[in-house]
Amino acid sequence: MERTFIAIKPDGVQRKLAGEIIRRFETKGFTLVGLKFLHVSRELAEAHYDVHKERPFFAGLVEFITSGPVVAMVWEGEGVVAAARKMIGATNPLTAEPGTIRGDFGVNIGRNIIHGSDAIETAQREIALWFKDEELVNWQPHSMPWLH
Ligand code: 3AN
Repeated sequence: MERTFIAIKPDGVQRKLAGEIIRRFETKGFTLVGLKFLHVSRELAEAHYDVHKERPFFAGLVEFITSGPVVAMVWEGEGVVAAARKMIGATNPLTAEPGTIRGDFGVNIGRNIIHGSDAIETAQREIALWFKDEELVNWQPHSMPWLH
């Protein structure tokens, strides 16, 4: 089953948007398979944003993602990588559509609340970077009889 990596950045945590964001992924129908709350090390931040290391905003990006706690998650479901990107909205919250997370809650490109993997291969790389295998939970909500 397809999986994606989602992180609520320090601004999203500071603004108490974690519950709202998790609710959106749950009610959409995706399944949470990994969750942790952590202060990101500089080493992890630099590895995560490695593709941007030549960009002028790289230093600021690393500074920001390490500035406060982050909610790191793995979500599972059919087409979850592309669907999550759609739910998150455009990189710049000012141009992100209303109804998307960035469109509804953000105004600043450098403080855009949430990260979501941009492709299946990126998701695999990011999940391996942020989570150990044993930190991911293999479960299927519809196979639990007491829910019905
Ligand atoms: P996305 O997060 O939508 O995939 P990317 O991968 O292009 O966007 O950029 C990664 C992160 O870098 C963004 N989430 C944003 O925080 C930051 N970023 C991108 N472009 C800029 C920019 N022009 N100025 C400041 N920060 C930026």
